[in-house]
Amino acid sequence: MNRLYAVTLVMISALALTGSAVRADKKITLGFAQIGAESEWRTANTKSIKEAADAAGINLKFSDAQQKQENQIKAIRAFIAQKVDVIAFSPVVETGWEPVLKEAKAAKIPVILTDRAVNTKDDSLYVTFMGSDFVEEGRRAANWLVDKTKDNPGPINIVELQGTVGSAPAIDRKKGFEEIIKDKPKYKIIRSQTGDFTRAKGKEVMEAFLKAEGKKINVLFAHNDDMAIGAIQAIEAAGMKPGKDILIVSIDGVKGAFQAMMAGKLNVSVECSPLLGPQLMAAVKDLMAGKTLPKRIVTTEGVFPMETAAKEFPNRKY
Ligand code: GYE
Repeated sequence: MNRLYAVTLVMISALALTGSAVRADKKITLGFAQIGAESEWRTANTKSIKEAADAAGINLKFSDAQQKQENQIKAIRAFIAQKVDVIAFSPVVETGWEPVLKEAKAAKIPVILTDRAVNTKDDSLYVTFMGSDFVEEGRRAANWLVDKTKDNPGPINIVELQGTVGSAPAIDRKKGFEEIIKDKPKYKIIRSQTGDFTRAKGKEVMEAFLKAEGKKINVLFAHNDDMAIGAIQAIEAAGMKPGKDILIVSIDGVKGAFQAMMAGKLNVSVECSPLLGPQLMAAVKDLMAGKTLPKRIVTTEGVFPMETAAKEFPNRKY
């Protein structure tokens, strides 16, 4: 009786051991639905996610939606069908996600939002939102401008290149910027249009702004560096000096912006870090270990005026 008891005990503990060994060995699979490759920021973000997944030993299924919401929804549905452990994605626009997020919830697959938020009343549809405070970035851009032009009596005519229509960074950056200038009547946004966060559209729309307003334009506020860089080409082609005839304020802090600042063509870039990979992988591991994540994880960022560009450039990682 005693021997049988001992043998059974040994067998049970052996089973328990192999059980946990199997669990520890099982690779976590993460499905990531990226927006596209519309900007230097996005390219750096993708690289950060792929490298961090590798380093963390996480099996990454990566999908590029070419800036189309329908493609992102398809990718998320495919991840659900493949029964991945966790789904993460950067929603291209804020609305229209409830149905697919409900499907993920019904399949008990946790969803992490990275970079951009969704607009939903039911925040049980995702576990956390990790990314920047875009409203604050808009405020920082406007605060730099207000300080830079404090001795200028105005009027100061601003043209605005908005990001992708309906996206969190376009909505929030506009909101933060307007919040700062709204009680300062010398600042006027005379034109505002989307450039979809790309260089090509930034250039195209700036050409149209210049045609319509010409020398009346004092400031360009671009929701990202790529559109500012496209606009710089348009301003030069129109025979004006970017950074001097037109002050240029943009957001992201990518290397291309630092190069433009060092050339004296871009006045300031407000930082928005794309290096979310390591933070995302840590969150995925915590989730799988049964930990509860904070509902909001905010990225830490700075502001880089042109005068600081040469000194900062060697430290830039994206
Ligand atoms: O500013 C822009 C990119 O969502 C914060 O998307 C991101 C924005 C970034 O295309 O360059």
